[in-house]
Amino acid sequence: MAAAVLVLEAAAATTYTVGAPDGLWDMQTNYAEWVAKNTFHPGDKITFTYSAELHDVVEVSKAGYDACSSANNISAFRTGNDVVALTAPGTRYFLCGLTGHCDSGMKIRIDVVAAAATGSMSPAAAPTSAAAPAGATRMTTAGLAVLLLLAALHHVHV
Ligand SMILES: [Cu+2]
Repeated sequence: MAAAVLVLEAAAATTYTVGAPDGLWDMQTNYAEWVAKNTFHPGDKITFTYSAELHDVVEVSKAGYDACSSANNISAFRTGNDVVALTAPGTRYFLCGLTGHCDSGMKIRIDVVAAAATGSMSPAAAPTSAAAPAGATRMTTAGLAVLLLLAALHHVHV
């Protein structure tokens, strides 16, 4: 039972729509504010949703991000519904490649931090790390208490 709970938590990945729910990939959204509200882990995905006629998405290096330059881009997206997988811990940088948009603030920096049971889905690795396992442990303890209570009530062996 404990193992099942931990595996489910480790496997839970989130897809974030950039800027949502208050904004999107546009010229108005404050991306520093938006990223501060979310925590990104390996396995999560981010979706850039926008009008392909108005914007695009370019993944760049830190230098490109700082300079608002997409000259040496890592990759470029322009469908208007671009899903980017955050596969590993580290920092990813994206900007809009249209003239002037990045300078107007259309750039985003995503810090991908290791999750509780990153890398291995092994339940054995989870209890040593901080975030999710605390809740999982409480759940397991509660579950065990219920089982013991039921067992006592029904005079059956656990
Ligand atoms: Cu743009």
